[in-house]
Amino acid sequence: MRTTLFVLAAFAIALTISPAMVSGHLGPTITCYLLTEPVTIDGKWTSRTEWNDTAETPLLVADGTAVGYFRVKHDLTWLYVLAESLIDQAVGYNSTTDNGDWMQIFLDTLHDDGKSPRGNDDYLFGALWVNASYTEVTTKKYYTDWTRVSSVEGVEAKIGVDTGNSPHPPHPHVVGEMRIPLSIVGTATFGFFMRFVDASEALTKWFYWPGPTLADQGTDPSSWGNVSYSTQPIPEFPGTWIVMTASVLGIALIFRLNKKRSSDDEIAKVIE
Ligand SMILES: [Ca+2]
Ligand SMILES: [Ca+2]
Repeated sequence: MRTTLFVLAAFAIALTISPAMVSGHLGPTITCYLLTEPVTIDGKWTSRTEWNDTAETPLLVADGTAVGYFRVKHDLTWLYVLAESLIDQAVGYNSTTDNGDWMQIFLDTLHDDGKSPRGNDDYLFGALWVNASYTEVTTKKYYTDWTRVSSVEGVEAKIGVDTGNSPHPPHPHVVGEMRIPLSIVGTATFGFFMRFVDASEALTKWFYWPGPTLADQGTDPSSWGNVSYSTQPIPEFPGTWIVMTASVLGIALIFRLNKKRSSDDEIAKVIE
């Protein structure tokens, strides 16, 4: 009886806390939940709640000195990505080098991994801040190198500065937002790699997820991470703990009643 109850308790707790567990590329797996807050692609938290319906994942930095985050979600039609750099406080563009604040999203849409991107299903979407009213958006596919191709219809991106709605100070700081159509994604879990970079200054600040593990990570899908698509909104964190606590208390009560019944039975036997 006790073994059965323990198994039931473990199963109830596991149901409340485990996201989809899927293996794939070398990097970790994050979950892309169904949104409850709409997104405006404007390079900032448009409201204080715009990205609250997501889990936040740290972006990693080569020299370990910078702090950044990214978030993903979807609305059944579009994949949305937000990236934030907390040490980059101004957007910039160097016309001599054609470089500035930029974001790149790499997708392995068939999740077939490989040591080199494949022309049929692997994509590189880029966004480059040129001026306050223009972020250049590009689509690339891989042949012998990443090569610019016709835009995938509907892809939008904007690099900008958040001036106060992001939960992360300091303000302002640089933010990138992008949307990509889910129609190009062929699997419930797809390969994902991103970079968010300020290359307009002497001190370049590169953020990655996952990694950085390799100098040529952008051309090695096996080093990318995984995004697992969920048809549900993100579980409310307090709600999750309420369910977990209720499960544990419920099981404890059953134990207690069961124990009391046993001792009542024993007393009844002694009286008999
Ligand atoms: Ca926005
Ligand atoms: Ca692929």
